[in-house]
Amino acid sequence: MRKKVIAGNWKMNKVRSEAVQFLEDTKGQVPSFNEVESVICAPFPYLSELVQKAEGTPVKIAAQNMHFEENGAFTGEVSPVMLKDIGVTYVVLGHSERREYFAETDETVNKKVHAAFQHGLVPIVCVGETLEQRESNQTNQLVEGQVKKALEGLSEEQVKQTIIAYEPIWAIGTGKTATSEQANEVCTHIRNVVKDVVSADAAEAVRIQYGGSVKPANVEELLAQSDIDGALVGGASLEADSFLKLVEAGK
Ligand code: G2H
Repeated sequence: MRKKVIAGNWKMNKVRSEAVQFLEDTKGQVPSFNEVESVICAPFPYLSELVQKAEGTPVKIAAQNMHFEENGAFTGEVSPVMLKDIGVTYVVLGHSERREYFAETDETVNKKVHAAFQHGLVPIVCVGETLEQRESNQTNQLVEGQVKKALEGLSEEQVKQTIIAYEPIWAIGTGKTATSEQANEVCTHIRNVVKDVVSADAAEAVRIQYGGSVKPANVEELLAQSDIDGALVGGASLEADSFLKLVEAGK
């Protein structure tokens, strides 16, 4: 039985006081880590403080991106060493917004996944198709390519620890959620790909989230699907009440 992972991806939202207040507002109400993994993916400037504030609570703190190198002349970048140093435990990699606006590629995502494991960070690897790709029946092929490249060179153990987030781009922030069946169909395909390229054990263990306009009203149905092991949630994770409903559904 795979434990569900509910991750709130705040993207480029909230000022410091709001970020801190969120943890205050959810304190004591998030289910235990044994029941569900609750993760907040916060902007870089607040990570250190949020890690400290979340200490002793079930909430884990994630970064939304990182560089693959440990250090060097990469102005404006943040390294895995820095994230580890401040106590961050998860990192979102290859989100479609990074692929679209910041030239993230399958190759850089793969380098970042390796760097995450090298430094003890759990990667949440995002994959997903555009509306055009879906309409021309390229979804499975496209997602398969992204998954294979992201996992290339990892050990079976590392693949088991990886979290894959299937986020159809046409459903992100648009209010258009994929139906639970559509979402599950692709998540099942992803699991089969992991089975083919890694092993049946890895496919059984790897957690696959769905992301794209997830909200309290649709989360239960999505999580009830056979191959959906959690959710990566943007807009609906910004309010404490809403986030609490989402993590409650993951129990
Ligand atoms: C997809 C998701 C979070 P939203 O990007 O990663 O955002 O829930 O707002 O569609």
